[in-house]
Amino acid sequence: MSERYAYAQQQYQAIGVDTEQAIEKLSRLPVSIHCWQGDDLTGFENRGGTSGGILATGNFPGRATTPEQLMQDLDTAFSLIPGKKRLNLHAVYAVTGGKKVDRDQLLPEHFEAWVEYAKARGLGLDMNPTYFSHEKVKDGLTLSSPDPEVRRFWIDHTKACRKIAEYFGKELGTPSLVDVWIPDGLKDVPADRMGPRKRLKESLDEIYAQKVDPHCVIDCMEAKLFGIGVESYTVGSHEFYMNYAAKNDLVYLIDNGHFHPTESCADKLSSLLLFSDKVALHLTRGVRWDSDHVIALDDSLKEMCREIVACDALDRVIIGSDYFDASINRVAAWVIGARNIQKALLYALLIPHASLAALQDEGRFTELLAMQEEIKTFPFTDVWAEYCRRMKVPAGPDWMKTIHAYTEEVLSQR
Ligand code: RNT
Ligand code: ZN
Repeated sequence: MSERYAYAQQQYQAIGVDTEQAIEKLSRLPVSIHCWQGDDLTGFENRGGTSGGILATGNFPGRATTPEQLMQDLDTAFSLIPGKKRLNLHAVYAVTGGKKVDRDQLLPEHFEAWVEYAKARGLGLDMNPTYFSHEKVKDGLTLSSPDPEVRRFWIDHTKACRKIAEYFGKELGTPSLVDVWIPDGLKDVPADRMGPRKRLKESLDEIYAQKVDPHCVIDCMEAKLFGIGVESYTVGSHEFYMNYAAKNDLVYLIDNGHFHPTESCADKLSSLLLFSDKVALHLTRGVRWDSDHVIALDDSLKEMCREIVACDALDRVIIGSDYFDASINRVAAWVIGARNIQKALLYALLIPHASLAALQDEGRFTELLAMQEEIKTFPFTDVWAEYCRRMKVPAGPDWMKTIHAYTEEVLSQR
């Protein structure tokens, strides 16, 4: 234990915060790291760029193009990220040994390589059906398409993914989160808003009628405001999924890039937690739009994490990351974003929530604001450094040395 940590511990103790407890809680809290930062959401289907109103911009050299490369890059990133990790996969990361397997035909065996990878590292796996970058996306629609054949394909794809997630859950002993996010929407003013939403509802009803082991799968759905090329109407809107999830006892997922920029996603958590057992998160950073920049340690991230802790919901909020920047070193991008999530969580765990809430209830608003502001300059960095030391990762910018070496030895040889 460093002298600086001992001093920080005392400072926090004086305001009723136990730093040891904070470190302990954080070290047990899983964060699901998305695999798709590693290759700009390309996957292994040998296709072109992404569609569906999402895109990674930039062309930084060294992108992983095989499962082995992606796994190697992930290992490097994971070695620099403290805390408990899960890995979040997308269906297009199936490992089919060069065989073309369409998405409605995917089987657990196509993810065996990932299960082995996860087992060897003690990771849980999460799953996302991939509803974009495919010829069966017709006029920008999937599960809400007026064409029954198109709907059939995507329903079957989702069912296949839920079976794969069930296999993850069984093999790894921890439930797999299946996130339904579809790109469905319209560029221009719709004539019919109800039709596509009604079809989406029917598709979901059929999907969730398929029984999978609830100990192995957690189903969630992710809403959105708009996408590039789909500005006027999004079928799977916030109201649609919030209601669908509540009514069917499923989990709602908040992606903080999917709302009006001035809307606080942190503010949504308490409301959702009062009505459902669990809430899932995609942490990202939107700059002017849902641009999926690398997560920064900014006020919105801090507020989101503060809210999770203040609501005493560490075991009810399922935390994951979701961003893709191809303009900088992709391995470093993973590390930067994931370390920032860890930092924001630790920061939140070092706030004396109960005593601040008491000040609020007692109407002592001057003291409340004074305390909230004082806490901001408490010796957080010394606790962070101690946490990193115990997790055996560099505390400061030294981790970039590993990135430089890895770039020279591995990425630049690709
Ligand atoms: C898109 C959603 C969705 C995707 C991933 C790749 O706006 O955020 O979660 O980013 O499925
Ligand atoms: Zn998302």
